[in-house]
Amino acid sequence: MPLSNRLQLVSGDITVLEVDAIVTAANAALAGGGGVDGAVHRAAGPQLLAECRTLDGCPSGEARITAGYGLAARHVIHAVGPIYAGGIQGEAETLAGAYRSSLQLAAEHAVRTIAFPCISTGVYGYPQRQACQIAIDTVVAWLGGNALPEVVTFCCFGEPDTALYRQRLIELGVECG
Ligand code: AR6
Repeated sequence: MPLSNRLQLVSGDITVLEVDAIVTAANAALAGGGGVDGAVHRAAGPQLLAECRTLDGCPSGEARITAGYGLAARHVIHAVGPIYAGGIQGEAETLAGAYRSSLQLAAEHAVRTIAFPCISTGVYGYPQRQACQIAIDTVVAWLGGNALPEVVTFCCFGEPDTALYRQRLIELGVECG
């Protein structure tokens, strides 16, 4: 499948997407929180937090997988991005790791369709343009070497992020839906 058929860009609430797995931007305790994680936990219901409590947390730069409970998605992948501290503490590599770890888990669980929010760009303060480039470049590199997931949706929350993603995809020559 050509790359342009394997990438999608949408704007809005990730919790309503009908994909095999949605990714949430979690904290290292996997304790739930605000932002996208709050929305995911609210939509999935209390069983999600109960399963998270069995996982013993997750270091930043990695991810963990659970069931999706009340969500349309079969799985939630809890990715822990870096807290941005000026870019001199390896944040770029940690952010890329959160995406790669999520994609690896997705492949291991036969996930064909997955949606990502803009990890670390809310409460964790990662500059949106840089985070967008890392997100897209990491996903594109993964898709180049792996058959699963088949389709990756970038789910931006609002027009500024959507515009950044659209621009980066055009720079890479990718036309996506
Ligand atoms: N659907 C898609 N994207 C969303 C949604 C939604 N429903 N709601 C917010 N976003 P953030 P972080 C976007 O702060 O920076 C939590 O408390 C939001 O606009 O959710 O990685 C966790 O538990 C932004 O672009 O995540 C951690 O403690 C993006 O999601 C901490 O925040 C990420 O913003 C993680 O911080």
